Amino acid sequence: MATTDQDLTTATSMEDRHTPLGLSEEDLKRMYYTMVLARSLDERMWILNRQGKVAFVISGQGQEGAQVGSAYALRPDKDFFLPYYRDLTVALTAGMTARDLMLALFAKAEDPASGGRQMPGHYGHRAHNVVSGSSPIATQIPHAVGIAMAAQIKGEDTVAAVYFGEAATSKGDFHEGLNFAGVLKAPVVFICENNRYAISVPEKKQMSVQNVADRALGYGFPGVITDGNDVLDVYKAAKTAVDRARAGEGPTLIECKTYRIVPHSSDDDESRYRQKVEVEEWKQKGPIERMRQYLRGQGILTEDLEKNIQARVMEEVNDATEYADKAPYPEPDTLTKHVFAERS
Ligand SMILES: Cc1ncc(C[n+]2csc(CCOP(=O)(O)OP(=O)(O)O)c2C)c(N)n1
Ligand SMILES: [Mg+2]
Repeated sequence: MATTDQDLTTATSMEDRHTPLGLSEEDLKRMYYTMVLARSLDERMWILNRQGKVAFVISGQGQEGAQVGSAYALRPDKDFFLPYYRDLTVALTAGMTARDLMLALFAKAEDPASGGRQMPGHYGHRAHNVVSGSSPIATQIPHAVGIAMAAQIKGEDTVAAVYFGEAATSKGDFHEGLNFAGVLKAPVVFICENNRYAISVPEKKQMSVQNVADRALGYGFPGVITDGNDVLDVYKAAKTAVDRARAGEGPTLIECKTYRIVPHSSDDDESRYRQKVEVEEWKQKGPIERMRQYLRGQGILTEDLEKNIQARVMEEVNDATEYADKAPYPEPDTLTKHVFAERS
């Protein structure tokens, strides 16, 4: 924790860092599998877009470590997840399946997020407490505070985790949400995936503080900086924050320093605002590679297991693609469902 921006280097130490955090080998394998699955699904989504099969893709590539490391600290189906559009790995960790995500991408009737109404990347699943967000950035932040306040009032031990980018922290919704959460000690964890850009705008042009985490000072609760490409560093901060929220001690703001290694969306031309060499540098220290090295060092990831994981992931991605491609679109006469109240 408290990693500085300068030393996001590949961990070389082979010391066991997971056991002290209460994570078993099975936990690590599950986290790793989820990241590899998310990356492969994401890559497939771009191919489908370029084939003209799906209209739009917005990607989480490079940010999988921040996502699984944080979401893994929550209780699936009990706590609440409010992801933003890059959070494929959060959605999977919360219990959504590859098929669910592909159904949403293809806008098919069976899409659990919205029955094919929402844009891709608006993850939602009622049974898994994944709350679908609106497209204007940061609007999910006050929603999460509201969910946390409701749990507090009802005396439930639910925690809400809400995700957003660093540019979302310059919006009013962020400040209003954090202020209320601080005053009320609401059981909420704010997770910022600082990927350095808001589309083409670098972080320095949209905030004058050094770190997003510094903003927590204004609301009276801790702000923590993590190496967002180190799953264990993020998990450690998230576990502490979730435990703190559940114990009634109030919110935490976690900043995950990370990077998106693909364009903002399938409609973006990144060559207009950043150099290839910068992207390549970040790819070298990506979260999947970092965890692979750690697992190898611990003797957990053998070559056989790695091959097995790749094969299972490919099977899942192919199955989800075929299933969603063949699934029916919503019936035209259901157009206004979920839009207007229905007569009983
Ligand atoms: C209120 C609002 N303004 C502008 C946009 C257009 N927009 C979509 S994503 C985005 C960038 C957000 O950057 P950040 O919060 O850092 O998240 P990132 O995309 O980098 O993950 C913008 C400006 C929007 N969706 N909502
Ligand atoms: Mg950003």
